Amino acid sequence: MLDITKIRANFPILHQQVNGKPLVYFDNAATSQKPQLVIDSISNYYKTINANIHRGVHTLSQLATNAYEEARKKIQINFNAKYAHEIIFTRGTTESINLISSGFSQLLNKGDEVIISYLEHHSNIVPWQLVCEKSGAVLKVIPINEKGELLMEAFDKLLSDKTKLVAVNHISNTLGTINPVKEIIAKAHQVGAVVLIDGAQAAPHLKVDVQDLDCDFYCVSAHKMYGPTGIGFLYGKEAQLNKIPPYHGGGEMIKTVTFEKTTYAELPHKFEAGTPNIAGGIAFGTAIDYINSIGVENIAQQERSLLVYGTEKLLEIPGLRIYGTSSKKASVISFNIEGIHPYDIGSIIDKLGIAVRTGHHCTQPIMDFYKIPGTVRASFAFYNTKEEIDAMVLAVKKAKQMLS
Ligand code: 7TS
Repeated sequence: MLDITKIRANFPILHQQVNGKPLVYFDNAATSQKPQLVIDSISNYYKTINANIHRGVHTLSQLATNAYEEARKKIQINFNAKYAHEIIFTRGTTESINLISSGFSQLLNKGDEVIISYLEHHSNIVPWQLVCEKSGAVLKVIPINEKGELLMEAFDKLLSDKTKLVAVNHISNTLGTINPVKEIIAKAHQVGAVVLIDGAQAAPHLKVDVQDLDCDFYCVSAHKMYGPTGIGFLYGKEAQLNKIPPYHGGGEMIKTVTFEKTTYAELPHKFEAGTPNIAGGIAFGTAIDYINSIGVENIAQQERSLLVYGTEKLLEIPGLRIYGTSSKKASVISFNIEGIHPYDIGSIIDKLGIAVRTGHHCTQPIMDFYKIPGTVRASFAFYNTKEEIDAMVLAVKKAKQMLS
């Protein structure tokens, strides 16, 4: 069992009042809070070793380069990639997906097919629509059932030798469904397709092993796993990354440049043009150390108990419906109360110090599926408590009274 009081002491932002009430932060799927260690890591970098990387002979530049590359190595080990150069630093999941989709716009031909799912965040829909428009490829979508689970038989039927790429999320940000990605990857490989997994919501909650999954690409944002914003990574199998043309042109991604012809640097530098978010990368490494010091299993256990408790308590409210009822679920609860707009509930409970997200959560197709304008979404992290859930339930009851 985790000592939650001790853990909460690591997160300075949690100890404040918002609108005159103790903050209850249940918007962790949007972004998680940062422990003091991560905040210190950013400021220590600027205080002690700030310099540009991969280009200076001077000591600070070498120290900064070493720290940045050490963070890449930590990510490699944590996600069990075969090589450190299979980890490409990006601004986050959105940029990781766009890096691959823009590369594929040159690799896809008319009539090829790309499969995504109904559960995708817009950032794993729109890039593929853009690519299909450019290349003449066709976008196919895996449907879902009422519980918010992918219909795997329908997926089987969509797969064919025309399928060139499958892009699905590991965990849905809106419904919390944990998708059977290992099975999806194996099936897609049988028809010769490559698979990109959007791991934005999985990386903070599960132990992810990219070699065990056998995915071709895996995309992560640091800010959802207690690290800073503006940094994340794309994992890609070496052979797959070597097939993809560079994403951005510029400094540090080249081997030689003449006006006639440029040759590109080896992985990972081929995809890392320009000065990166050095402090962010280093602090991302610190966030991974922090998570491992708590233990992913312990995190998952605490979040599981919050999910079970929160589900039970919310369902005691008459007229409340939870969307996303798969038995394989992360600590996300999306709900509505009959006859009340989710935005109204969100606004009232905010006045009571409770931070949740309302709206479509960048997943409009899921809202269309359930024929709703949006949901109220409470997403828990391991630093949350049952007492906080009680405070939210009380606030939702008050909001319901005021609005009905
Ligand atoms: N994919 C999934 C599954 C996500 O949940 C998000 C962000 C993204 C991709 C994009 O990540 P980014 O870091 O590049 O922005 N999800 C949310 C959310 O649920 N609420 O705010 C952002």
